[in-house]
Amino acid sequence: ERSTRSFNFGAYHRLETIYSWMDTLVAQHPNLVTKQEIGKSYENRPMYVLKFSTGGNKRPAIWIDTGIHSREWVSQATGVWTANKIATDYGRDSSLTSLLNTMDIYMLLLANPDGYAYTHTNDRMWRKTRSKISGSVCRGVDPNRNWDAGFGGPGASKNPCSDSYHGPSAHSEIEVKNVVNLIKSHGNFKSFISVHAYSQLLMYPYGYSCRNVPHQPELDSVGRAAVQKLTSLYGTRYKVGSICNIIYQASGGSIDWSYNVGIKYSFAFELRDTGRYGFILPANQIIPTASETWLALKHIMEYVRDH
Ligand code: ING
Ligand code: ZN
Repeated sequence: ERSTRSFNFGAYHRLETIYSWMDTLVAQHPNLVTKQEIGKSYENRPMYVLKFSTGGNKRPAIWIDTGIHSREWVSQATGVWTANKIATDYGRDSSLTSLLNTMDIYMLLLANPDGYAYTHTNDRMWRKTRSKISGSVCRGVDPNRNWDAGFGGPGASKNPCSDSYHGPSAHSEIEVKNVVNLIKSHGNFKSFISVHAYSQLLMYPYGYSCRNVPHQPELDSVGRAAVQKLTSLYGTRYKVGSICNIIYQASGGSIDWSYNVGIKYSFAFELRDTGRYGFILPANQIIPTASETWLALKHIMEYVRDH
């Protein structure tokens, strides 16, 4: 109780601090929030998802991951703020409450725990996992080029020293495999949202191809409405489009995989800013970023609930 009251959501925290804060959140909201270990990272750190549920068995669910790229610190920080927001607004915000009365929300706040630890201890700009690559002096795979969706195609590198190295095979990274296993064994996810930074974009599939997905018009209109709500708070401008059309061609990305396994409402955010500070976004922008992003997330979740 005390430690969550005093937890500073407007600061960047180390992995251990976030992990112990999760226990506080669970302790404060035992009827809503549980913590599940989905497996270990390459360096043997546990990977935890927070599950927000009011009951039932494998209810239709929403997936949100933050921090798949370790240097994008505002992503993980937004995840922490959002998890706290969901827990504290349940029972107060009628829309969120009705959502949680029929659906579950799963949040993976540190999708790349080894990389996140490394950004604190060694290299603030580290993006990838920390796995060893046989035959190379370089380490790490881009965990957003490692999914089984156009794996190894354009917009990914075969060079282990590249920041967009796709890895030796699809799902070679245990951090990716752990998520794949959870999503597949659950089998009832309706939405998959992955949160990156930076560029102020809301994107939908595909990254591996520039052709439109079958649900492009619907995803585009959901995305536009979500961004309209985001912008309404502080005027922050976002663009909406497919990954390939709005940022660049990128194969092996998580939301292409989730879309192709049947999770229609697959989106990726690129949070603030547009490059002034880039990955080193000042901590005083965490709460504003998370607050505006929440309006977009809520719009997507409400749409999914109602469709
Ligand atoms: N951008 C993303 C990247 O992985 C992206 C863009 C998102 C590509 C979703 C594919 C799928 O390159 C950042 N900043 O990491
Ligand atoms: Zn990223």
